[in-house]
Amino acid sequence: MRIVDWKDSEGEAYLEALQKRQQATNREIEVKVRDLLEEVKEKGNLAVIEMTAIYDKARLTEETMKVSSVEIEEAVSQVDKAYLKAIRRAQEKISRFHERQRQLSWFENPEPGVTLGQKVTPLDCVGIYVPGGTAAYPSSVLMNAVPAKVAGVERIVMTTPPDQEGKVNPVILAAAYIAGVDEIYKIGGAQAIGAMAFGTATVPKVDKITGPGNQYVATAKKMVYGQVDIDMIAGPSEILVIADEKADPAYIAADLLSQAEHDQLSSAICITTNRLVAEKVLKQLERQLEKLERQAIARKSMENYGGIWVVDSLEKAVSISNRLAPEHLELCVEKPFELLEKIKHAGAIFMGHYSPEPLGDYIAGPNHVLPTEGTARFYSPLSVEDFVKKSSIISYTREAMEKVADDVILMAEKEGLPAHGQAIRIRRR
Ligand code: HSO
Ligand code: ZN
Repeated sequence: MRIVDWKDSEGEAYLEALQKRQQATNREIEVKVRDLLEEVKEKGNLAVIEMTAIYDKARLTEETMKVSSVEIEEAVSQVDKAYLKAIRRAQEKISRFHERQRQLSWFENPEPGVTLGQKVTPLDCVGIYVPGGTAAYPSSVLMNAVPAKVAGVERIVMTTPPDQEGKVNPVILAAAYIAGVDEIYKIGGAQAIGAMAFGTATVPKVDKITGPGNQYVATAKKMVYGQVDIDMIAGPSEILVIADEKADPAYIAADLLSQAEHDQLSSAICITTNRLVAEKVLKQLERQLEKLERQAIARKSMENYGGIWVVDSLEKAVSISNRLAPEHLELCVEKPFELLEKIKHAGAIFMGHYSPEPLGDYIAGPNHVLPTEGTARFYSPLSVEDFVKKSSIISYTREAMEKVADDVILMAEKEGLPAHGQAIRIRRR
């Protein structure tokens, strides 16, 4: 990795490469997933059991597909007590933060005899997908389930692939239990998305599916969208650090690597106004990479999508950041709150030297499901809002209706819809 002087045209080239990082949709995967979904739709449980035998090498029956309460109790008792306590504390902080997002129904009287309003209703049933293997993060179980719980969703379902013995990672079960998930099914992949979208004899049809997954899962989610709602499709993690001359290069390097270790497609970039800081960050990266367990992944991601860019002002740094619309943005500068005003697009913004990104991944409270790949231009973090929907309320007295009757009748006539007008006329005195 090298330091790039932003004035170089290389800087622009970097930006372009980053924006093209989005994986092209894979036709082969699309065809396969379409078939899998069709089969689940037609054959329900039978298809799900067959696919689990093929892809997860696990034998399920209609009875063992659902995680039993005994399995959950066992899992909770197996998990390290300190870890369980940390998950509980995280759950509390995430709940508390999301409580503030709760919207109440409201009514107003804009004119005499007219009452208008908006009634907020939680979704009846949502499904959370949790990937298997090393990508199964208990923190993500909390981040998906807690907002649904706070929203008042009555039935929270979770699916996650089993291992070859038909077991599910106990920490995932414990986190689901703490978060208030109601039912868990040992199904993964596109078949899990199909089961939740169409329903089977065992798995309920949900109203919305959230949660990250591999390309098969993401493709399946896109395909069932419309039958059910889905959350945004998560891309590889991103971090952008804006640093001034006072920023600590060791901290910056550590924060960059915290996201680079997620995936070789992750992007970790530092933009600084100070060349010396840039040089020290580069040295720190080398030093810290050596000691990383996931060095291979982090190194690849830094080589492909990492960057240290030197700019001549913080304004310039902010304007590049706004163009990138990063998932995570750290403002490692002396007066972060002053800079905040100018930030337009970012999923989560971490302020100052002691607010490293992992605080947000685990414990602070705001959601870690965030828009990636520049979609922070129009998407927001996952929130309580994603698990409710609204109905409009309209109430008129006879007098109030008569006051607007002529307008409605005229507008209906002009649209060539006389029956609309008649619904008003018939009520007139
Ligand atoms: N940083 C990830 C979320 C996560 N980190 C889960 C650790 N565990 C989202 O970009
Ligand atoms: Zn992370």
